[in-house]
Amino acid sequence: MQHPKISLTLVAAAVVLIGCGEQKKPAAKADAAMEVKIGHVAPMTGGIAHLGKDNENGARLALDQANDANIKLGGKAVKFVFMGEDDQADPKVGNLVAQKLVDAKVAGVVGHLNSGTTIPASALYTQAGIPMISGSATNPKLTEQGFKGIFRVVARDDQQGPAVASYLATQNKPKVVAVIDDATAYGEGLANEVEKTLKASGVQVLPREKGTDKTTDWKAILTKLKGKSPDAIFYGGMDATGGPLMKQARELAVKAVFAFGDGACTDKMSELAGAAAEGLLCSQAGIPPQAASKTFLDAYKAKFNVDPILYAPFTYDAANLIINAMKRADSADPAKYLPELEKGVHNGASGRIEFDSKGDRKDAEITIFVMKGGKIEPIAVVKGGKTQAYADFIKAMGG
Ligand code: ABU
Repeated sequence: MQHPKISLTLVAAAVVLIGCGEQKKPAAKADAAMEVKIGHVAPMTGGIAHLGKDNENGARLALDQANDANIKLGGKAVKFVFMGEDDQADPKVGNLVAQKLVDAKVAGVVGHLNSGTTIPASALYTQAGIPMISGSATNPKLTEQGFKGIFRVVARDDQQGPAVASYLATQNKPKVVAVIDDATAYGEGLANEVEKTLKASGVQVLPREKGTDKTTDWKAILTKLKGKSPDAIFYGGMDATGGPLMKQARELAVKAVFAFGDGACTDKMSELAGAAAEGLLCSQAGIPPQAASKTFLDAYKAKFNVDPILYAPFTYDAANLIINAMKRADSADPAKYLPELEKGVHNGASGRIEFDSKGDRKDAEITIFVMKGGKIEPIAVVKGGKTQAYADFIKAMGG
């Protein structure tokens, strides 16, 4: 038999629940906001998940701030919904998750991280009329396909490759350079640009060596290269594979200077290679994260309790570019806000952003770094083909 006190309590609870339901219904209707979905895609698992998280954090911060600002479009309150996807840095998975975002009717996409996933996915977004902005994909092909609504907010590898190769050639003066790549759209493409510039500078480049974006045992390639005594080794690939490459090179007493592009231009290199990372030369396809706006850096630290690693300021800007274009168009309809995105000028966390007719960032910077004491230190900025000391660049920015 049920205890009378318990059954009274249950009845009272039911009355309270029914009462709550009746009171909340009209309020929920009045608060209903129009949902605008924004997709973000990057590898969130695997060797470069730390970079995926960095990119994702930037875009997420922009959406959270937009929601806090209670934006209205077409007179209706808007709730931005973040749809984060993991493409595992794999082009096939990249296309699957891109189609998932298209089917979910996202209004815009920030991503993908890798050129190898971004280039094929860009065709799907274009067919669906969904604008996409990558905050990190640097292979020129992305914006050379003639697709409308495809943008990037970082420099291209036909700017980054010559910048880092020229710096290596003029500062380190190598006579013989070995070039290795990871057989991805990014790694191979950047290595080709570096090789072209080195050869044009009169440097002898050894026959290309290749790994993959999963290679962590480089000993066979390094042993072969040691016999050819290169003065420098350039690697086109990411930090997850570049770190072991450098570590194993020093273990095999390879003395060459190491140079890398943006995918392997992070403090993670010293975590992976230890003391062997000291002295590496590398480039990023934009300003360094620490030079981003103070308001962004403070908000990022407050929200995630870490500092940005590489391109978080750029994915933050990419998301804000989409949101601001929607605000100017007073619509989240891609057909209505895309013209605003194409023509707008945006003062973002990573500086002034304006797109050219292809969807590339005008006057994008490239920063050159050297690893000192376990941290990559910016030493120079290349902009419009001109190189200036990092300190002078910061001073000119008003920093
Ligand atoms: N730009 C470096 C890493 C991303 C890419 O594949 O382009």
